[in-house]
Amino acid sequence: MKPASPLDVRLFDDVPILCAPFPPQIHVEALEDPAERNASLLAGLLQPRACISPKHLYDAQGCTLYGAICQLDEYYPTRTEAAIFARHRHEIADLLPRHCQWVDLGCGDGAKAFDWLEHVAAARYVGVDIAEDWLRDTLERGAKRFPDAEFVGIVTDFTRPLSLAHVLDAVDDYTPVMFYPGSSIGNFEPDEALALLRAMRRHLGRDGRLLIGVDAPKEPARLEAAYDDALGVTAAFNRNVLRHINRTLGTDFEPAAFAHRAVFDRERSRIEMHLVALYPQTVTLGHAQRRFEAGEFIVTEHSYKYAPERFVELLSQAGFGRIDRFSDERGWFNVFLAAPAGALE
Ligand code: AVJ
Repeated sequence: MKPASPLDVRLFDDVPILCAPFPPQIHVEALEDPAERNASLLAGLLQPRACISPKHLYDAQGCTLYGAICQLDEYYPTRTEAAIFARHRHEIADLLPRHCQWVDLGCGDGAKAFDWLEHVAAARYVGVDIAEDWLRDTLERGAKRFPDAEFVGIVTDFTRPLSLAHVLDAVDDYTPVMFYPGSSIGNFEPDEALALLRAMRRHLGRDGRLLIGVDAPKEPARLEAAYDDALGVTAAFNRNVLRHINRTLGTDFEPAAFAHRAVFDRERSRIEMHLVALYPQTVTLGHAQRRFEAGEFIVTEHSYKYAPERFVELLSQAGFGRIDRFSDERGWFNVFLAAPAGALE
């Protein structure tokens, strides 16, 4: 008789621990209609001051390049935030509800969130991202690593009104923790950021919490280097948006005809990423054409930097009460843990 192989054990033994992980559910939410998406892209490109929404930076290539950016010497936010999380892990975890549902906003590969799950004994992980393929992959990896938690994914885009209640309320005994790391909030104009924070606040009920990472203003040279690195990875990330829209919109941008530029606008406290035309050129945009003179540019991203007082003010305006702040020694980056107003007073 041949000895049982590990496969036999898996197939014939009914020990539940050997069962496949809970199959992750993915809800596809309010995905922008492609016609609408293309129309707004086109409208942005035809404006006197041409712009492309930063959400278009994250196609498969863009996600890979962004992953590389996070490892650059010059790009301090990811590393600084990770150090703050690691240093204050237990202190923060003690302030969070147990058996929560961990709502990972813009989850990407989920790595930042997965480091929290065991510390908070999360009962459910809700990954929210615009990139559906990545989301599936993230949920599958998470479900393997945390077999006791339920894994759910929502494909949506934060430029639309955030409405996750039908998913979060499906289990009314899990308190939500909204996790929005990486200073992604900085991509929104301040009034949009306020609206998004308000929407998050509405999802929290009384006991939910928001854990959010926010980059701070600092010397322009440091900021500009973080967005214009010596290896040219951020330049590639920026130019890649032209390849992406050539494919999806059928335009004929020549990525090499545009230079990457990152400038810090002190007054508005934001980094602006530009693609600057190196020479005069005409680009075909569907049925329209757009001329770019040498030096004319497309704005591809704003990344706002908030002083801690300013962000606390924004959180208060959004309906948060008690706010704990965690930072690094240099005060380069801040993590805020915010409770709905009235919850703890
Ligand atoms: C993903 C929006 C947080 O603004 O720092 C990195 C994107 N752009 N380098 C940021 C980005 C250029 C990043 N966020």
